[in-house]
Amino acid sequence: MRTDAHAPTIRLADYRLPDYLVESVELTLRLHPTATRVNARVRFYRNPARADEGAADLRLDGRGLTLVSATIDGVPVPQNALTEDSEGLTVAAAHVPSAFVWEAETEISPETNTALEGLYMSRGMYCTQCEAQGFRKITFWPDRPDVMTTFRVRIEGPADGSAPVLLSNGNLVGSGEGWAEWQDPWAKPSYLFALVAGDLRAVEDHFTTASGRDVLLQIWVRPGDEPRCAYAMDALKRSMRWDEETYGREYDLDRFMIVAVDDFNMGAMENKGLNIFNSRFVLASPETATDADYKSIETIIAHEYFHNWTGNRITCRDWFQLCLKEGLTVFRDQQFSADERSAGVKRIEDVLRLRATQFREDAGPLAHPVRPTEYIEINNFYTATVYEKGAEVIGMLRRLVGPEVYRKALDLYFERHDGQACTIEDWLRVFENVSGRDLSQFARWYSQAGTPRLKAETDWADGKFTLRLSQTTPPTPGQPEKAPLVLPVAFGLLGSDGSTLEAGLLEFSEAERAFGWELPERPVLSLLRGFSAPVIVEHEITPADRAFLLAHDSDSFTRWEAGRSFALAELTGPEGEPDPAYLAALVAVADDPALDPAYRALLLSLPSEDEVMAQIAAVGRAPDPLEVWRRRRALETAVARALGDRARALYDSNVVPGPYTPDADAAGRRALRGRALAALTALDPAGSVARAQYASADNMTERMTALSLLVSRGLGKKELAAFHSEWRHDRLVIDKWFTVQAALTPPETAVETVEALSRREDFDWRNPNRFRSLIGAFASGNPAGFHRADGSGYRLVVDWLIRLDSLNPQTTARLASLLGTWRMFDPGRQALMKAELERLAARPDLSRDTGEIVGRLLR
Ligand code: 0A1
Ligand code: ZN
Repeated sequence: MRTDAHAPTIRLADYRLPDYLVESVELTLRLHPTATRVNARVRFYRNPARADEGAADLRLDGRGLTLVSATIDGVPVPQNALTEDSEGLTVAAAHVPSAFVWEAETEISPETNTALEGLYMSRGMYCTQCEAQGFRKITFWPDRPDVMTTFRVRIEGPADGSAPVLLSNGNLVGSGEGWAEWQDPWAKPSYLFALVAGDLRAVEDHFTTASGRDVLLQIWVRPGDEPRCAYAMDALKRSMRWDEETYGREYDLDRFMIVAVDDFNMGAMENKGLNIFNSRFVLASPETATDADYKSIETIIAHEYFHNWTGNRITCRDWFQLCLKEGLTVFRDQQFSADERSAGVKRIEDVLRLRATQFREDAGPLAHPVRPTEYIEINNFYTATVYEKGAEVIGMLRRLVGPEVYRKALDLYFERHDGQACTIEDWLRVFENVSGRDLSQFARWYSQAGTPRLKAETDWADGKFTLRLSQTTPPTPGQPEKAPLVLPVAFGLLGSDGSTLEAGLLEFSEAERAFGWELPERPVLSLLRGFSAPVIVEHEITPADRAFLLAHDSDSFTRWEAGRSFALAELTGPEGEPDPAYLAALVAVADDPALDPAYRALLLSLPSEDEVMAQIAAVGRAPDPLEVWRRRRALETAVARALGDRARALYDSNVVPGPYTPDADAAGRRALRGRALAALTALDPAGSVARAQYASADNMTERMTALSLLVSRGLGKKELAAFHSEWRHDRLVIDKWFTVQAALTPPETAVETVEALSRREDFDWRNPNRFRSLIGAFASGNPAGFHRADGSGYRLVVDWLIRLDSLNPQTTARLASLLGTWRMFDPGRQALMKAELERLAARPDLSRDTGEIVGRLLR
């Protein structure tokens, strides 16, 4: 197997302060599709913290650059003083003064930059992606986040006039025919640099900050897309207000810009004052976007905006500290969405996501701590563990110290560290100082990988209720031994009438410990309320207690969780008629008009196939994806039968009147109505209600709900054809057309369907959204099809990964990680998956990104 022999492992333990710092930089970019000239005039100075070590070589990162000229203080750097290699250049110490102006001219080719990192082109438009290490593909630079400086940028548009709009970070300080100059007054690391040039239109608005400053807001899109920006703009203004009210954080420039780009590896990027977004997380209209799309837009707009303080004003010292900005910013965007919508529903959605992505990561060969200690390619560490578990850790901290102390700690964090590049130690010190707590044990959450198991046993005797808790964390790669963690365990003890006998927060930090209460009756335990710690609970609960919690628990998370554990027991235990108590509880939920519709919809949904498979694997069995699919189908039918006429009544009574609005109430009713439609369709082989809904719907949410149900039942040929011809000019909508088929086509024909779709001309596989909409959706959303026992699903996906890797390593590596579950399956599937991974690993020119992932998967 070939892993990039030249790609060294980078270690946290090897961190050293930079040799040189930058006082300021002036960049001039003369744009040309294949020969863009970049001139960088950089004021360097020897880092005072290292000056006593004497002179040092000047090492600058650079990848794929053609160096045209280089001078120091106006004098060309002598040939023998400068050495270039594939990762950058070095100027020998003897030729480097302690303070100097470096000026270099480089040439790059944005049009042929298919990796979408650095300066690249997306359908005629120039744009950049510099996190984590894209700036070194633009010019030679100490490309690390602890080197921060102020940027002045001059952009000269391409000679043919095809890019009249020229944007960069900060404030516009001058412009004329074919050029523009921008100055960002805030010192920033290179990963926050951005440039956009193209034929673009702005949708504009204004925001008045708490202190009365006017901020110009612009969303830049392609001509024709202007009408689809209203929701993103609204979400932006709400985010700005929320950050002022909740964290006391005001925006700090005169303008805030967002640009929508069609070719983008990730969701969006928080470049200072110039956020660049994957267009799918900006553009929305009722006809083209679903409720889920609107929700993502709101969250991602908020996330990128919140980075302005948590990420940009205070950044990371090195990339090992990524969770410092990402965990905190995810936590903040989750708080925002919880405030804007229903907090209970939001928490369940966040836990579902955590389990589907992070628990899965933690259970396999890619498991790593929230703060990793080594990497080969940093782009591979933008993971669910860094983001989602990173956010959970902050949620636990907030629970432990309480909301007031949390707010004080954040105030101190902003005051103490504004303008700095920080570490997790800096972050925890702020909390220690404000709360007076010793957080050394809590800090293990940052260094120890794996999902802890929280085991609970209860006992009731002589009027005393005892809860015995114990915790273990299974071994993960490189970490065979684990130490106990601090677990905040929120709980309730319920009396037989549903009343609360006791409730509170246990701080459980030992390997095991017993807690006791004197009570008038045997209580029912509601454990881990609000999912107060990211753990797997092992607690034998009787069906009667489950049904009781599902009917009475006042905590919306544990109430929902009771239903979930019922469903998982049905789907993983011996097959037979479902427990009547479970079905009765679901009927009661369906009948309860006091429950929020969005919450009722969640209670009525079954666990995903992945969730069921993970549960089976957790007890040491190999899941059969086809069996899981079949049994889940059967349970759906049984639930539909139990609901009987109620499904129709729910369907009819939850029509949302008036024109489509994306607000949480309307979306919740549509979600509940969608559940009702699923039940109706489970009992209707012709799918007639779904067909009727598809035909009459005036919004994409109801259309996609209907189309998804039809496709999942092997129906919907006619609707798919009509959908395609109606939307063939709209890339984002056609992505949905690919996804629905890739993810939901029943197992017998899934591989053939995906294969046929991949041969279509409009399968523009170089576009990451389109690639993910077919290959990604199949590998991650259709387990029964992907894991077909003959291995054809694996082969298809790996064929495409091989093809994509030479163009776009980042997206390839991300998708390759979906094969990380291979050790969970039966020997036959394991052998097939492993053989495909080995085939990928053996490619002679495999990228560093994919090489690292595949290497870890096979290790
Ligand atoms: N910082 C961005 C995510 C992001 C990360 C890496 C990228 O390219 C490798 C692009 C975007 C965020 O958290 O939104
Ligand atoms: Zn982020």
